[in-house]
Amino acid sequence: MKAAVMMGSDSDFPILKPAVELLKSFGIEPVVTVASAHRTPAKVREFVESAPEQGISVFIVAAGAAAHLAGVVASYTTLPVIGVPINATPLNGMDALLSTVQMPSGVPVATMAVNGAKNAAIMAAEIFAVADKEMAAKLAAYRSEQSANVEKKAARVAAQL
Ligand code: RP5
Repeated sequence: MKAAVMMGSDSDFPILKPAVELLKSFGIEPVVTVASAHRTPAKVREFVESAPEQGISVFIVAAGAAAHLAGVVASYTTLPVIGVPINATPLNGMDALLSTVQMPSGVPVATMAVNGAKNAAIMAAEIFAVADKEMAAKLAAYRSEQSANVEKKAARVAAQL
């Protein structure tokens, strides 16, 4: 099971790193690359077109500013593309959010929150889980752990009352 993790610049990587770790914890192999829709368009096309032969089934694509990377990736593949708008300019990610989410009808990008890279990893796991019971069980365990953590937070607050 492999997921591509593409980003427009190495400056995006600090936001993507927790998602890469989360993919690994689900047993999904991340295939990580930096490629830019504007600065290296040929590399983007080459990478996306070679993805099926690399065993990649889903793309997580992050970019900031005029963030066209996820949309361009989606234009070259019918595999699912999960977009992560990055907060990289004085517009605080609003530029990247709109550039990523406002795709024309017919070429979807499943867009996460600004800097929402961890949700992109979870969404990728959910896509794999449709046909993989083990992955579904891992996601259920992740949810339970998350719920247990909320109860710990509730107890911490209660202890301060
Ligand atoms: C985008 O421009 C990248 O995805 C990054 O978020 C932003 C800034 O890139 P650098 O100037 O840091 O390379 O293309």
